[in-house]
Amino acid sequence: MGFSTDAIHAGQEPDLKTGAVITPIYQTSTYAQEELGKHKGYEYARTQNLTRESLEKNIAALEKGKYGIAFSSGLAATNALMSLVKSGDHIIISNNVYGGTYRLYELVMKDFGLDYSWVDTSNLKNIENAIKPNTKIVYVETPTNPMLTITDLKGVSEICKKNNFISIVDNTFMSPYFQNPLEMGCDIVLHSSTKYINGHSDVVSGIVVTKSDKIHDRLRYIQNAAGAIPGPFDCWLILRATKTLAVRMERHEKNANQLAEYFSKNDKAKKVYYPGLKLHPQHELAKKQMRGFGGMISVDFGDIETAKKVVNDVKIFTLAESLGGVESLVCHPASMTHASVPKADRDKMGLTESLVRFSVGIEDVEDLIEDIDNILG
Ligand code: P1T
Repeated sequence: MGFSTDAIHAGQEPDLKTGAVITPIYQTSTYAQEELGKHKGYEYARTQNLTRESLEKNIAALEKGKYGIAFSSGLAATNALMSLVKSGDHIIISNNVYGGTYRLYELVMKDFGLDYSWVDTSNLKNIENAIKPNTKIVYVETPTNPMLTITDLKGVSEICKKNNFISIVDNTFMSPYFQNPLEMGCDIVLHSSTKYINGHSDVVSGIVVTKSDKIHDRLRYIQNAAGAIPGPFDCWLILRATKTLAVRMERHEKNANQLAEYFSKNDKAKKVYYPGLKLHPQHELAKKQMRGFGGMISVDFGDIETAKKVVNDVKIFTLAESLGGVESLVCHPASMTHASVPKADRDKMGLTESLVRFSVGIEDVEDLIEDIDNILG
């Protein structure tokens, strides 16, 4: 099936009892059992919920996987992934990831005996050099938040297969519409479905997709055992949103391309990070492994005053955390999304105080450009 056909239909059979075309919101915490030991496959809603199951099947189809396991936030999913390893194990991870991922792993999970090497995974040699006898996972975000650095996913999956590691890819920035890491041999895809998948800035949620029975069994067990599940109404909202994922992503990208071109011609934008620009150092790799370049742009304005002016004076863009919604947002990563990352580490990757991140929405692009141009001139 094509992407949009799956987006609209996968996991969504008409309701057996009424024929309702849209999957109902099963807003219940428990289910009546017919007699002791006899039930309809639904016992308790932390364990089974049909609205959630529909969502999991839907996203699994879009990511070309076999199983989806939904969580109450992207970070709840990120947390659950560490149940695949044990105290004493080692994880190689991209040095640039969402700041909350860094905070969870480096400032929380490390206390439970997990060892992390934060390396620039855009150079595969750095991954190979970081391998230790106790390495179990290679975790990459590509493109990264907010530097838009790309990691070669086929390369990562080959290293992992050779060494029997689990490869995990945070695919939040691309959405399944533009990139399918499982098709490149990776083991697990992670999404903050708060972002493009839901796309309307009204739900916080996360999802993990895999083809592996073994990985699925463990994560399904943890979903129930730890209980960080999304509510049925949130699942229903996301199911509604994925129906338009393809058209939204097309428009996000079209707008972002034009805005990135605008920035690249404006002297006040000292450095423009967007994989769709030919000047992006990994533009060719991006073209190879992605079907589009997405809706995220970061710009270094060279001085904090200009950066501040941009985030404070925009009228259509809104200064806010998060990304991937239909409305355009602007954010200052150094003080907002990546404040947990030590300044020295931020500086090393170019995440400066003068960097501004743009989540380009699906408004009329002329209005978005004018909004910025009124400030930069
Ligand atoms: O916010 P939550 O749904 O828990 O997802 C965490 C997360 C995971 N991965 C990536 C790539 C992310 O960007 C995020 C969340 N990011 C933001 C809130 C942000 O503004 O960047």
